[in-house]
Amino acid sequence: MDVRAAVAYEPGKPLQLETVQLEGPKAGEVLVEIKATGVCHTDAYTLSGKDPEGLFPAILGHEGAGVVVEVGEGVKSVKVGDRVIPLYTPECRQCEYCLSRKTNLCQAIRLTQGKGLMPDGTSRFSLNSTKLHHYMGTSTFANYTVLPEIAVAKIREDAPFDKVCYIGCGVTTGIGAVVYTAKVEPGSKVVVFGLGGIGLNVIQGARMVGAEMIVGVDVNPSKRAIAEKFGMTHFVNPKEVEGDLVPYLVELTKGGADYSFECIGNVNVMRQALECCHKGWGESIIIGVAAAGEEIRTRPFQLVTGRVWKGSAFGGARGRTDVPKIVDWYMEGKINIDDLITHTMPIEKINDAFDLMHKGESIRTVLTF
Ligand code: NAD
Ligand code: AHE
Ligand code: ZN
Repeated sequence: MDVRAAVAYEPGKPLQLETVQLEGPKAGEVLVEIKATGVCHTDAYTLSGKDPEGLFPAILGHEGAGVVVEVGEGVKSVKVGDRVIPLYTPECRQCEYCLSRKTNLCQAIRLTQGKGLMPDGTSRFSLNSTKLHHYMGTSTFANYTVLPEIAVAKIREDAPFDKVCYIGCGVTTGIGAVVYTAKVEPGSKVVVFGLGGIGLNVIQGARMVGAEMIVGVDVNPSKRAIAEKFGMTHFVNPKEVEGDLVPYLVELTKGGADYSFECIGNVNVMRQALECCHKGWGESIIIGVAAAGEEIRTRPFQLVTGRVWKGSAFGGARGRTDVPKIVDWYMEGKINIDDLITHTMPIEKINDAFDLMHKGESIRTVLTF
């Protein structure tokens, strides 16, 4: 079938809107009509050419919502007409990882996902007989995409696509890192580095679980007002701090953070995030994605003296189980998504969405089809 898609032909170049061809779902797969998709910093990272798994030409996008329009043989958990959110972290409930209960990193299709292919090793997108790569197993910058059944979360019928698409990455990543990865307790002191589409969700997650002090750190002072609205109690602009940031934060939190979250992808900030944690128990969660070749450093003494360094992918959420619950939280007014979606525009303006992100003028842009 013909599909409207934004194609990434080359690293660092604007996306181009094209009519491309898509082959329908095979056994165990579904065809989803994407109604809306967010633009996450990870899309920009891959487009920049720094992602070692970044392949071109490709159809990027991993923060979508849509409707199942066709199901392949043997599909049981969803049917035509169901509203779904595509999952770049699937949940097969059968692999060693899913069965371990220790991680959300289902590995059932990870190898082909990283090669820009469907689980059978083929690409279903093409343009004039040239194969286009899938991206993160989702490719939501297209108005139709094929997904394995294990990579869709069925959500309620009344969920608005242009809002809940953000749960496909940013909302779940931020809130999930607090709730599922760190398991922040009420009364905790939390420091969040980077107040973008992810960091602000960490802030609302921290408020939701009853953190007492929520410090936001960002070099862009325009993030302060929105972060306060979402629960930040103290704002720190590193550019305005005299001397080292780490002792400043340790002093501010009276001994260090119980939990810190790095939501930027900067390895120097990752070190600061670890070292501002409380001696003996502080945990630092890395969410930001740093480019190939980048490495984190600290004195091992920081860990010997009880600080813990952890990472979190998709907020530690098990997509098919947890995403429908997060959609319910939104529909019940427990979390705020609307105020984080600063821009909504048609897919034709996709390059404007990337520009707004790079200029720090948007939190999330949602593109509609
Ligand atoms: P964003 O561009 O919306 O936000 C980044 C924020 O960091 C901005 O507010 C910016 O001003 C701030 N910042 C930049 N440099 C800084 C510095 N040195 N000190 C303090 N603040 C600084 O990006 P986003 O969409 O929120 O994504 C954030 C990161 O999270 C990216 O690296 C993205 O790839 C990653 N990410 C990871 C996961 C995961 O599952 N682990 C999921 C989604 C996104
Ligand atoms: N290909 C990238 C991987 C980047 C990365 O860490 N991705 C996160 C999701 S970011 C969503 O915005 C993730 O889920 N990681 C776990 C995984 O299996 O990829 C690189 O840098 O190599
Ligand atoms: Zn993302």
